[in-house]
Amino acid sequence: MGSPWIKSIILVSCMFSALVECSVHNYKFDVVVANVTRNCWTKPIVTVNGQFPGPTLYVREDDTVLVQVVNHVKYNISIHWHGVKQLRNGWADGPSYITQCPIQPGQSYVYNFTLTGQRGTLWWHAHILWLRATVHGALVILPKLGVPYPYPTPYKEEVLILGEWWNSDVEAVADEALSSGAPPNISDTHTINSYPGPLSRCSSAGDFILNVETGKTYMLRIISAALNDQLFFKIAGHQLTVVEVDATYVKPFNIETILVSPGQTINVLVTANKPPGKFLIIASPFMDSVVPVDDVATSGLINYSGSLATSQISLTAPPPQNKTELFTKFATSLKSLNSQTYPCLVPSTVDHSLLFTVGVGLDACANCDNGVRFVADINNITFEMPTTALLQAHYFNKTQGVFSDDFPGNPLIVFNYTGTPPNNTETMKGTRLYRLAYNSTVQIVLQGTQYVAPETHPMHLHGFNFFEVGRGFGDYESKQDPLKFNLVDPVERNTIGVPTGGWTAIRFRADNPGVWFFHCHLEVHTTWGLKMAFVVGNGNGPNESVLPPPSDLPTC
Ligand SMILES: *[C@@H]1O[C@H](CO)[C@@H](O)[C@H](O)[C@H]1NC(C)=O
Ligand SMILES: *[C@@H]1O[C@H](CO)[C@@H](O)[C@H](O)[C@H]1NC(C)=O
Ligand SMILES: *[C@@H]1O[C@H](CO)[C@@H](O)[C@H](O)[C@H]1NC(C)=O
Ligand SMILES: *[C@@H]1O[C@H](CO)[C@@H](O)[C@H](O)[C@H]1NC(C)=O
Ligand SMILES: *[C@@H]1O[C@H](CO)[C@@H](O)[C@H](O)[C@H]1NC(C)=O
Ligand SMILES: *[C@@H]1O[C@H](CO)[C@@H](O)[C@H](O)[C@H]1NC(C)=O
Ligand SMILES: *[C@@H]1O[C@H](CO)[C@@H](O)[C@H](O)[C@H]1NC(C)=O
Ligand SMILES: *[C@@H]1O[C@H](CO)[C@@H](O)[C@H](O)[C@H]1NC(C)=O
Ligand SMILES: *[C@@H]1O[C@H](CO)[C@@H](O)[C@H](O)[C@H]1NC(C)=O
Ligand SMILES: *[C@@H]1O[C@H](CO)[C@@H](O)[C@H](O)[C@H]1NC(C)=O
Ligand SMILES: *[C@@H]1O[C@H](CO)[C@@H](O)[C@H](O)[C@H]1NC(C)=O
Ligand SMILES: *[C@@H]1O[C@H](CO)[C@@H](O)[C@H](O)[C@H]1NC(C)=O
Ligand SMILES: [Cu+2]
Repeated sequence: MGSPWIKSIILVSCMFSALVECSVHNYKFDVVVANVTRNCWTKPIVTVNGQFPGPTLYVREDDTVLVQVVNHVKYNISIHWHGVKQLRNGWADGPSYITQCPIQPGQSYVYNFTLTGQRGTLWWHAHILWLRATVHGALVILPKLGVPYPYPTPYKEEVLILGEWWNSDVEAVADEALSSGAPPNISDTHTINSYPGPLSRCSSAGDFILNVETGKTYMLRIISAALNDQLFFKIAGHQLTVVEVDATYVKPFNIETILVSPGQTINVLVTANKPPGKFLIIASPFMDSVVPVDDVATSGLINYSGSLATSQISLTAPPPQNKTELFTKFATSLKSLNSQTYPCLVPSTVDHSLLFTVGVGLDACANCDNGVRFVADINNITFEMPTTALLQAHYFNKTQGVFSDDFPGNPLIVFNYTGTPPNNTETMKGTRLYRLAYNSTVQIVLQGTQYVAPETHPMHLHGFNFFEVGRGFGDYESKQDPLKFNLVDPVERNTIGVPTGGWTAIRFRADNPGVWFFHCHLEVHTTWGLKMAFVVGNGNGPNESVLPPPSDLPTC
């Protein structure tokens, strides 16, 4: 590779997303407003490069990715690489005011990160305001060249992004909710790759149609970019073989219906083993509580070669919206592959044993429509966003007045979390973090509460994967429940659904120094304050310390 000419050819070719074979990938994301037509509406939305969904990035394990993001819109922006561990490199993580100040209108920033030891389906999305509704796309990390999948190589792969569409402006929806104190308007439809699908009255040329050949196996890389809704996903007449979640391999299993929460990714294999025809793909909401939800299912099609243009579609009904058993069945079927090549490295001991209640409360609010404002909390703390980035404050030892590290590891008031709610539904406010020493081990029991109503919360941790060692309904019992923990092959994820009126227990090793956001991936709950952050100290020497910040890091 001595010739500079060859080098420059490779660099140029790396700028095209379809070309995988280079170890450094350069992309440019122009954040622009574009008019798009969906769901019978044409409206201006914020996009990357005018595309909706945004471009898919195809890379390989251990590759380096450089994305220059240029902000041409009126909003501040930042991009999160969801599920990328960003070892020692929080500067490229992306949540605004947590790891970076936003990229302001007219400015740009280069996200520079390496996919060390990671392969699978991840995605990227805006991490400020509600912009991720339209600013998102897939990040497909193939295994290293020559390394096979630990399951039969599919004949073809497709990215399938589930989303939510509002006919009105999404930022107006969020603003309206914040000023009234009431929940935001629900979306108008769900979408697959941004289209409502062939069963909707707005069916169009972009609908998701997977043309298949009899006998072949296909892999769907399913991503949920939905803002506030968790979605069931199934295909008429076809089993799904789940092989990977959140870019970690699982023991393959067959199931009819999966649940995809905002933030999660799931790879499934589908074998075209039916007589030629058309088969409905359907994604429909899951809600086993009283919270209003957009009940419009979205659809796609599997279309066999040899099926007639006129042939009927084999339909399948969406599951009942409140079918908790389907969620439980899917969640409890997931086990790490735990092979020699891909071992399950769940911590067997715990340095920090934490219990975090997660839920929604109500605060008094004189200026709000009903005299109250919806808030959300972890351990009764509604997180207040700082006005400068936490990671910078930490790195430069300027934390005073920005954050404190006294986040309570356990609820300050113990009550029956899933029983009669306390009379007082108010929460505390604060920018409080929880401090972890480098390489310490952490267990968090995420306990759903019902101050207002119980609900499932897909909790997402930045900077790490974690292992889900247990889950259950009701209040977590610290004596009995740990006896049932799976410490052999628990599933490894970055986003986990806490069941309605129940709990999940997760474990991780804090081997990534920096400041790492932990929040509900329902945008409405994040907005209401269901979020906090961990500050993980440096270990020994530069290899265990946060990297220096890049020179173009945005300032506040
Ligand atoms: C979108 O369409 C509207 C109405 O036709 C037009 O005024 C506006 O300039 C267009 N915006 C963009 C970014 O193309
Ligand atoms: C990306 O980061 C690497 C490692 O920190 C550094 O060596 C390289 O110069 C950076 N590249 C750019 C274009 O900033
Ligand atoms: C929210 O829904 C209400 C009732 O349908 C409607 O009046 C209002 O305009 C909507 N708000 C936005 C921002 O679309
Ligand atoms: C389905 O496949 C058939 C046969 O290959 C083709 O004629 C038809 O156009 C396809 N239908 C759609 C909706 O793509
Ligand atoms: C689920 O919803 C159906 C229809 O609304 C209702 O009849 C049923 O009681 C609900 N089941 C549970 C467990 O809430
Ligand atoms: C912050 O404080 C630590 C420990 O006191 C020190 O090692 C480090 O150099 C300081 N960082 C900066 C940027 O001043
Ligand atoms: C909490 O409340 C639930 C629902 O009312 C009840 O089933 C449970 O026994 C209560 N738990 C305790 C420890 O009191
Ligand atoms: C809550 O309110 C009810 C009814 O007003 C009252 O009976 C009960 O004692 C209160 N509970 C607490 C813990 O204050
Ligand atoms: C939450 O904090 C508020 C405000 O300090 C307090 O009034 C309330 O009792 C607390 N509730 C719980 C369950 O800790
Ligand atoms: C972290 O702790 C584990 C268990 O004590 C140990 O095996 C490992 O070497 C440590 N890693 C680092 C980087 O210190
Ligand atoms: C740090 O990591 C690099 C690359 O893995 C290695 O070459 C170097 O020896 C390490 N330095 C220390 C002090 O461990
Ligand atoms: C963008 O971010 C900067 C820095 O935090 C802030 O001062 C400014 O008000 C923000 N602009 C908008 C349009 O929100
Ligand atoms: Cu939530």
